[in-house]
Amino acid sequence: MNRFKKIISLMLILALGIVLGACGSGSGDTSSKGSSGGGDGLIYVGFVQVGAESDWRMANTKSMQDTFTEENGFKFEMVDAQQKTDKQITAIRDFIQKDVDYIVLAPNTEAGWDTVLGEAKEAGIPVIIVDRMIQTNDDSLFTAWVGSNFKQEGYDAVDALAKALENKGISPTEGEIKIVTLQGTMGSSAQIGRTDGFEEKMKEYPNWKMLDRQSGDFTQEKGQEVMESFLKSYPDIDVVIAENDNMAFGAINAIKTAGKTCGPEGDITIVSFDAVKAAFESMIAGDMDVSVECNPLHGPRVKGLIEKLEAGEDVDKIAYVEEEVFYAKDAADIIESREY
Ligand code: GZL
Repeated sequence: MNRFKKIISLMLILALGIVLGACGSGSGDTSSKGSSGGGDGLIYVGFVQVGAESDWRMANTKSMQDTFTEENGFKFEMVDAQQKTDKQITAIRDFIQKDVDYIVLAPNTEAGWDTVLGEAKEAGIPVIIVDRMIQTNDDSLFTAWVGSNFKQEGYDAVDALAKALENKGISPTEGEIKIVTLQGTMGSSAQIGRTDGFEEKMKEYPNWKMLDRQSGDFTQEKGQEVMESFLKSYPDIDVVIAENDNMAFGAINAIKTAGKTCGPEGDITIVSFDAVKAAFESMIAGDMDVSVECNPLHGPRVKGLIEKLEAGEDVDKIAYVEEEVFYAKDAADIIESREY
């Protein structure tokens, strides 16, 4: 929209606002536009999901679907963007056209959101971001973010590897420890934080050597493919860092197919992220050594934010979820308590 048109439309909006204001409605800001929900009194939530690439993502989707039900007072629509950022941008524009009450975005990658989130802001639709983060200099473009501290997860993985090595009688400080990393979707905050956090803290172990890093795009299939190439290039890998459980499952398949062993009794130590139920099963089966938790149950957290916004209350801009680290030796005692 060109500058002149923008001024005219802003004047019209202002005039309309004054008229509507006289009728005592609307707050003007984007923290909440009051439920329109298509006139049925429901709060209309448009959720822009990354895809269906992993067990973690399916658990995240289920948490949102189980929370934003009609009996809970919501009209809920979700778009699966198949791990394509441009599909997410299109989905946001569709939700703006539909005039949803809230847009919830799980961004695939960090870059490129200012324009479309500016359009949502102009339309007066609050945006809540979950899971991964966006890169922006204008934090007025989103109302709140809830997710994980990915760099901390990377730090935790260094401590987890040291402990997993000790659990199998290997000193983490003696002898060269050769590591390969299966990275997540490049440019996603989960990949950036986990890669950077591990790289930064592994300096505490000068005997640890990162042989290679390559993206498996958070999928089991790609993770297996990359691990097969690593095994051909590096005959003496000691550790695999998989930036999610599904890539770890792929790596384990590749290791076994190559006639090698992994896990607490095996030659190759497997350190993973997410700690989904299948990771506990893998640890119990003796294939995986440790998984750094990344909690996907964002549905109730986002519902709490929306309820506060609807009540005109302030919400925290940034909220990190609590997470733990789980080791193979404890997996059997814990698996029944896991929600995802
Ligand atoms: C992390 C999330 C990542 C998971 C993967 O919060 O964005 O995306 O670690 C998922 O399993 O694909």
